[in-house]
Amino acid sequence: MINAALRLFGAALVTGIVLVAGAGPAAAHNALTASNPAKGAEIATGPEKVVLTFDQEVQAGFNTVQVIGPDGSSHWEGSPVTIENTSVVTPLNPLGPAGKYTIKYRILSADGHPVGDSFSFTLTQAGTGQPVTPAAQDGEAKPEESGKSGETPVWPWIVGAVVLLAGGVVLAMRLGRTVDE
Ligand SMILES: [Cu+2]
Repeated sequence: MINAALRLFGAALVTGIVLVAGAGPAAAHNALTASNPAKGAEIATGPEKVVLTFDQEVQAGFNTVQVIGPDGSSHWEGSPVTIENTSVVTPLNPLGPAGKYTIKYRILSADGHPVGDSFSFTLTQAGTGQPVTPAAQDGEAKPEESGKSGETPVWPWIVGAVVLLAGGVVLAMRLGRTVDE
């Protein structure tokens, strides 16, 4: 009975250690696979929405998409940012001056870590649109939280494993003494 319990405990301990050891960097982060407008595209009119498609699921939360005008500071994106399968969709207001527009995004990878990048497209014909005051998008209201982009610390796992190990040793010693008596 006691031996069986010990064996079971040992198995649980080994499983725990294996899990801790395996808790390294998670799967690769989301990569942009397609977009509309496409990277480097030359278009005469802007689409009604910007669609960013990734290779895997995007988590709801702190996802932001900005469209910056040729002057480098005007905003043309709308809100809200929504998720459709592996795509992040953002309304786009009618564009204005012809020139290079930059799409900047920051999205939550499937593993919960944020990734961001930017790319440009060119508007070949001036539109009638006016820049907008950037609206608070999904997650922009919590800059402190979205700033925590680091990896999950490993030390709580190590402390947990050590405590578990110490507990196992104490238990084994006690059980061993009981058996000896
Ligand atoms: Cu990650």
